Amino acid sequence: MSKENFLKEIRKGIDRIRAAGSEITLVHHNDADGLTSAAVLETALTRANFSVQRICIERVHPPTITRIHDDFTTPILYVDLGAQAAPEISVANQGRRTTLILDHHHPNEPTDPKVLNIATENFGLSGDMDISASTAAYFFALELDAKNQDLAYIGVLGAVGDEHDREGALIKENRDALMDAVEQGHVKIEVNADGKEEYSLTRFGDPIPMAPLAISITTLGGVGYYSDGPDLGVRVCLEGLFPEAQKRLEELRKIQQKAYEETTERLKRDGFYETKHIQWFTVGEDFSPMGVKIIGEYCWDIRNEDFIDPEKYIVGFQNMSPKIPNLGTFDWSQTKVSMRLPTPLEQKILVDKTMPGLSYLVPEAARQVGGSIDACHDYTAATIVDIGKEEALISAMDKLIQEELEKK
Ligand SMILES: [Mn+2]
Repeated sequence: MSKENFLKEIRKGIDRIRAAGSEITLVHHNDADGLTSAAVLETALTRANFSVQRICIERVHPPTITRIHDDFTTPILYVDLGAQAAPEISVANQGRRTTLILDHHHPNEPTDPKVLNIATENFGLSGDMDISASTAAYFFALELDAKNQDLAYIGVLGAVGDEHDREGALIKENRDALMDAVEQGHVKIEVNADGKEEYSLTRFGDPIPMAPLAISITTLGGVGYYSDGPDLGVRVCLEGLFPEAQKRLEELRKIQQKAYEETTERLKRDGFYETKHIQWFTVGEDFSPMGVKIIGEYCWDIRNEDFIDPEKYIVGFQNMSPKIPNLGTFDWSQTKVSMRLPTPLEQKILVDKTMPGLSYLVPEAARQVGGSIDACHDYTAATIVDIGKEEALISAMDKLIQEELEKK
């Protein structure tokens, strides 16, 4: 249970991929932490003479990972996702590819010995505050070659993206990466009037505040998911915010803003579908070509607006594109579901405990309608169901809420 044992496990992973050849498929998440992790690993592995193919995914979905393990005959390295889905990844792999998972989310045990789950949590390194996937990727890079120390600032950027500095400073392993970056003059620390640290990137000349930069990278990866966003996001990590990325970012922000405005206008005009405890809506294809992460962001954005019932759960659906960039077309007909809470209801769930939380409701309701089970918190949750199952999911949830209330 220590950083030293975590590094030992990384070395074991490196030995395995080296033994399997000089090609690797790098599968990563599309938020700032996932894109920074990919930038660190792609650079470090390329320097180590691997030829790297990157695949950016929004979530670990069984048909997607099955396609990856069927089509790519190289070793596969997952980063910033996969720890929890290690059993599903094992099923997809069927003993074929040398597979590493480098992740800071809650882990499950793989069932395939070819799958090595290098999960920070297995070594007592908390993925919540102490170590981001990008910092884990930076450690991986250092184990490949100590000269990869110049990538420390990218590790820091991902940690800021996952808001690991939310208590006022990066700590533990993230701080190790921060200190390496500061030492090289790539990051500057300032303490603001509230006594909190703020970090700026000085690697590319004029200081760039890192928190908004991480948000920009997340916008590239999320809003631009189905186009060039993830590639640009990775490049921004390595080159700074170059003009082409800046221009694309502005276009993407406009696309997002327009979709938000049109949806809000429609919800204000026509209202939500409502049950006793839930207000729900679907955007269908209206958010295309944005990634399905955006339905969650939109639900979060509107949660306290005056057209929202403050006592009801908010549920939004966004249909999934049948295409995944670099993986081709799938024959699914599915919709992503995101759930958020207005603040008064959140209070009842988290503080008063008079209403049931999403971490109980969503997996249970999803199971009843054949949906996929995903990581859920009490205040935010997501799942995927077949198109046509929207009402069944909602009524299953509504019933579960009612049952919980009758128990009280
Ligand atoms: Mn992360």
